[in-house]
Amino acid sequence: MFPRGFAWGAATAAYQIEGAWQADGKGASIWDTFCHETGRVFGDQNGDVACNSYKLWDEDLKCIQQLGLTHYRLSVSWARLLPDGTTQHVNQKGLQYYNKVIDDLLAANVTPMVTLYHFDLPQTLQDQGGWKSPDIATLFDSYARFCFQTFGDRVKLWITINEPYVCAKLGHEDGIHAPGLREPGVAAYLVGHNMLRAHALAWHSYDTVFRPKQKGLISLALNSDWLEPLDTDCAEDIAATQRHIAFTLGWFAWPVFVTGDYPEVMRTFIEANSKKLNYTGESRLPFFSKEEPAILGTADFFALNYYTSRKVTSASGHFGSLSMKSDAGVQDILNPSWPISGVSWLAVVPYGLRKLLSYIKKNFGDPAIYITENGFAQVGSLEMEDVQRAEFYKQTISEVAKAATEDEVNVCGYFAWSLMDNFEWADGYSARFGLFHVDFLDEKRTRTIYHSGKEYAKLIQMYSSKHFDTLPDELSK
Ligand code: GBH
Repeated sequence: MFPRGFAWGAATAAYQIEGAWQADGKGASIWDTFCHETGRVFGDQNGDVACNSYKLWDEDLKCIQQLGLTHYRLSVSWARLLPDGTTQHVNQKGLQYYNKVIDDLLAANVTPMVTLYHFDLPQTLQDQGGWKSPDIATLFDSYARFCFQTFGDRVKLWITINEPYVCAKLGHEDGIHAPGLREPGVAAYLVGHNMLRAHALAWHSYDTVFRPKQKGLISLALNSDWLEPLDTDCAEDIAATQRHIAFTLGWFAWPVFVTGDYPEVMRTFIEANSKKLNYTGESRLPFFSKEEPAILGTADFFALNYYTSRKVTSASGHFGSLSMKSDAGVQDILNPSWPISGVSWLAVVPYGLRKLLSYIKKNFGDPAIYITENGFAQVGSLEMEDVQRAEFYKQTISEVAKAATEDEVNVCGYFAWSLMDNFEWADGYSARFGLFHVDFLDEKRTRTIYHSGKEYAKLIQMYSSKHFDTLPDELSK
């Protein structure tokens, strides 16, 4: 069972679905630039058209209704709304598009959850230093305020930034996401820092200026695998697991939910590695300024993107190169018994979500939790009878139900990734995460429900009919 009012949703992100990359005065984003360079993305594919949702929103809405969703999570393309990234110039057509999406959702009795930033920085801001520049925080805050002002009368659930970890590490350390920088051991920490500053400024703006009237909630979405020691009796593996969590989820959740600062072990290990390498620059992990608004407490709920799990062991003799991996000194591996989805990084581990939910309850102050993404990829084009994915959703959702009832985790909602097949970043269109199939060879980008979509709709129906108010009877005795 699930609590009354539990949110049943699906999620998408602007660059992955909208297309229309130059339509009606939209500015370019770093993903437009990145995809247009050769060798960046699988098959040199791009999001120029994607699902064409900018033109085909009506079709998306039909999909949402067919699933019986109570909630829909979308992101706003910063450069579609503000082509040069600043509020100096507003693209009215972009504004109309998001107004229509929001109005149509509400008219269909679907609650929107809006993400302000899902990887697609306006290119003009990248040209000024992007997330590495300290100025980005106030620029993001202005954009966020503009959105609260414009949409906040109707939008009550906000995500500032999606997966700062991915943006910082994959975009600035590994170079496999836009802007494609490879500056290991330095840039990611700086980017993560500025993302936290940006998030906090926007949270404070909402809290003081908009919340009194608009009465919504705002957080940031953090991705995390469930991590467990390879050898549960080995002290080194246990320590390595804690360190791995600190360098991934903890990097952002610790400052926001626990102390206002990074996990201590992150700083000590980074400093130790710097020393070892005779790295003489300033500390690679920046410090928060006391002059700026606090980071601690800047989340009204915990937004979790969960996909998979890993076993962790310590990397012996790991120090010695300038990289996050070397700083953390950990290795993570897949348990060979876990089934793999269509993408190699995604092993199917439903119980990991239940464990992670309990971990969050215990370590981050028993917050209200929305699972803002969870999903399964299929490779290959036309397998409409995707039984493995249907089974994945069934099992995962039943783990969430156990978390809600047996573990008393305050879980408020679940969003499947994704409503439909879309542009899967570096994997292009090769990985399909949708509940609806999209035909990318057809100009009309026809959406067709998968078997898993039908099953998800049934799960929503079944679970919505039997809910509990606070605790189920068995537990309140
Ligand atoms: C989410 O990230 C994103 O928010 C969403 O946009 C995306 O479509 C969805 O997941 C599915 O991927 O290639 O071995 O370096 C999820 C977290 C972290 C998962 C990075 C993939 C890359 C592993 N992602 N990870 S690897």
